[in-house]
Amino acid sequence: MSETSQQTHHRVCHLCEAMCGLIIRTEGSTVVDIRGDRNDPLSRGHVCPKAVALKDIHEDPDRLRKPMRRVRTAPGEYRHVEIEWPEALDLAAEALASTIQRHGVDAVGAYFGNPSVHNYGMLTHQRNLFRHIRTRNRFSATSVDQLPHHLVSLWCFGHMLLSPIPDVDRTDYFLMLGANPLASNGSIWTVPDVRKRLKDLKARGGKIVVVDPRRTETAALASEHLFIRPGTDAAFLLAIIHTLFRDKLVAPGRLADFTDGLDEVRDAVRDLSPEWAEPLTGIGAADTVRIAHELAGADAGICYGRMGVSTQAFGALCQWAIQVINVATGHLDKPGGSLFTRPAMDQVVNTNPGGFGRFTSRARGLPEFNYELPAVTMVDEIRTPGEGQIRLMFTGAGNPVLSTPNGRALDEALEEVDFMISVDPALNETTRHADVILPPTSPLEHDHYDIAFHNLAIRNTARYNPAVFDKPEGSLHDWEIFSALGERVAALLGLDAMPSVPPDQLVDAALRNGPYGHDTPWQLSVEKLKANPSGIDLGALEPSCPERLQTPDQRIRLAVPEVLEDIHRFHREVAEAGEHYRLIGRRHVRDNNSWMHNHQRLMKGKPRCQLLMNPGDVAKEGWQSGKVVTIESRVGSVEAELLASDEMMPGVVSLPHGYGHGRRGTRAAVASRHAGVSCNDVTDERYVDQLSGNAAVNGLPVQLSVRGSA
Ligand SMILES: Nc1nc2c(c(=O)[nH]1)N[C@H]1C(S)=C(S)[C@@H](COP(=O)(O)OP(=O)(O)OC[C@H]3O[C@@H](n4cnc5c(=O)[nH]c(N)nc54)[C@H](O)[C@@H]3O)O[C@H]1N2
Ligand SMILES: Nc1nc2c(c(=O)[nH]1)N[C@H]1C(S)=C(S)[C@@H](COP(=O)(O)OP(=O)(O)OC[C@H]3O[C@@H](n4cnc5c(=O)[nH]c(N)nc54)[C@H](O)[C@@H]3O)O[C@H]1N2
Ligand code: SF4
Ligand SMILES: [Mo]
Repeated sequence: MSETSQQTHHRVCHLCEAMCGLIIRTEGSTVVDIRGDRNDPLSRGHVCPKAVALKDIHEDPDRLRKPMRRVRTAPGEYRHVEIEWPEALDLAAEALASTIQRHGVDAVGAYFGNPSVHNYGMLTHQRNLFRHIRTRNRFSATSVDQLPHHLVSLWCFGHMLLSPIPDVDRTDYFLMLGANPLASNGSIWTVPDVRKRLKDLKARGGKIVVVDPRRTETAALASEHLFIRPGTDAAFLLAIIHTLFRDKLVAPGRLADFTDGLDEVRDAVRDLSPEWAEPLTGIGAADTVRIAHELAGADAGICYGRMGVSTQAFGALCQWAIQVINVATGHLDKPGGSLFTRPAMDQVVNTNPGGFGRFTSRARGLPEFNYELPAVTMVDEIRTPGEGQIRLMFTGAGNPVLSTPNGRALDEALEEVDFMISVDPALNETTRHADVILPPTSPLEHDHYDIAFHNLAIRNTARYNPAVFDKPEGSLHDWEIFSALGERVAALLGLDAMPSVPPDQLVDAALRNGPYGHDTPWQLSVEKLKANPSGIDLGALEPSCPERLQTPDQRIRLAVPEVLEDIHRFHREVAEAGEHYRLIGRRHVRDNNSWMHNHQRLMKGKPRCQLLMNPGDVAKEGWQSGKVVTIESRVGSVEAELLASDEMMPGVVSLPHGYGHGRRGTRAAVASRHAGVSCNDVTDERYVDQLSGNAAVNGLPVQLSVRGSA
């Protein structure tokens, strides 16, 4: 074969949770073409516009190819310069070891971002370093996102990763809250080609009801859309549960044999009628009653809520109420309802179930979950003096300066730590503070097996793909960086290093010993998946309870004392809600949190970082589209261009997150031209779901003003 001849590669897209199969054609070291893989049993050829950005990520001239060290050029002035790997790893390991020796392990703070779950080497090898650093100051994107889901799964089903997955292809009725899968491509619900699947549901006579303060792309496609006042979903959901009991619609069916707590739930919602909920939510009592009846009456139905009901002041209460509804209507663990997966690499069997509140944070007393503290208290833990204060900050695949509430305060606090290390391919708003940046290989330079998202997929499938390109000489994969740091830190502290087995070997062992492994007809292994590069279909989701439940008695537990108590907090706080505009976020199909704005192909088109506001509100304020509005909260303010939009519920405004680029010392030419402002310079680290500690980035009360207006 000549060097310029084209090659075809199979590769799964790891950018979002949808896991689309791709066919990538290359010529030499260039990507020629990226298309959907029609033979992928899950994605069936679907891709979104981000798939081609894999080429852009790979070729991005701003992507770091070598480690960077921050050097001081003048007082308060810094610059990053390239250094060699041995020097970079030594610097980082020495800083870690000496911090631990002088101040103890809790002096190391760590934040892991969303892509660390999408990059399997990060998942498998983080512990090669962090087994030596069992710090209490661990944080991750989980607590600005889906912590309430994990908590409810732990409480009710016995394992934080046992998530009920909407069986969209076989359902008749879909009640969806706080999710916009047409933009996000699904979350805690791996569902490539979701638009077609939702259309098919309607075409076969089914119904989709979307509850969202914005008439989103998904709401527009649905059979029905209801506006809801941000942060009040708990009232709507509790009123549905109330109606199910009042109208004798509670019918758990076979679930009754292994469910506890329905009586306590009935007592807790006795006074929470649809009429009570109406003035809180803005949803008419008659609609609530009708929806409760429709869902209960459906042969197969789903109640599902995502980001919008998780990252709000009552996230855990909402997620709990959603699962109570699925159980009470008998739609859990049933085809066409919500079911647990049976993945080839079974995280539920392979990982610990999780725990909650085993210790609390120093400064604010917030509970740990799965040995992580809520990200909303990271700055407190950097700034509060005393034992356990963070002196060295480590970030991996995260940009918390843009992605966590009150990002400005973190931006400043990161200058106050003694040392900072980032494992990241970007010099961005967060890593610009790092003393050492350790950049991994590009996604196309390493192999991939989706350890996390097969657990959340609408079908059981398995897919492994080797790297598209050879790893460049001298570069390191994420997992190799963790292993190398782990070895060095262990040596410096006089501990035993963990052997570094490549991730594909770990996956191979898990597959062989898993539910489709060597003692089954499937005989799954990495070799077998290599021979089937589009993936292997292991079948539709199937009922699996009570066996699949991980509670000690294999029973579903609905009467969670912490949650029942939280209903009182809801009463108190909702009564206090003043007359403010409420800020919510939004996602666009060509964005991916904060990190994919540096690719021209994804940034073309209309500007996206605008404040959407209901036209009636715009008129009432005497403003017009195009005005620059100041959005202000307790912690700060940003300015954004106003766009009147009847997608918005009156009283609610929407600004996307992940913008706020172009800051000094960053390296992202395209993103800097589309800088926008960071919504998280307004979101408040004190506005949280107090039950779980999760950030409430949605529903924050804000003041709006236009310069020069009264
Ligand atoms: N206001 C508001 N805030 C939000 C949200 C919201 O809806 N509204 N959403 C929240 C949610 S759901 C999430 S998940 C978080 C996301 O927040 P984070 O998890 O912090 O993610 P990003 O800000 O996208 O930063 C991702 C980083 O990972 C790096 N990266 C990408 N690929 C790799 C890789 O393979 N290896 C390594 N080492 N690094 C890599 C990128 O360069 C970038 O620096 O934001 C949350 N913040
Ligand atoms: N294109 C793209 N895809 C992505 C991402 C991305 O940034 N861009 N991020 C990925 C990540 S990390 C995640 S976690 C997922 C998230 O996936 P989704 O959960 O589908 O996230 P969103 O699209 O943000 O949808 C949240 C919805 O909640 C609504 N909402 C806000 N507040 C409330 C409220 O109080 N009540 C109700 N009922 N609704 C409310 C918002 O209007 C919005 O429509 O997407 C993933 N996929
Ligand atoms: S939907 Fe997600 S997985 Fe599929 S191509 Fe787009 S970014 Fe990749
Ligand atoms: Mo997320």
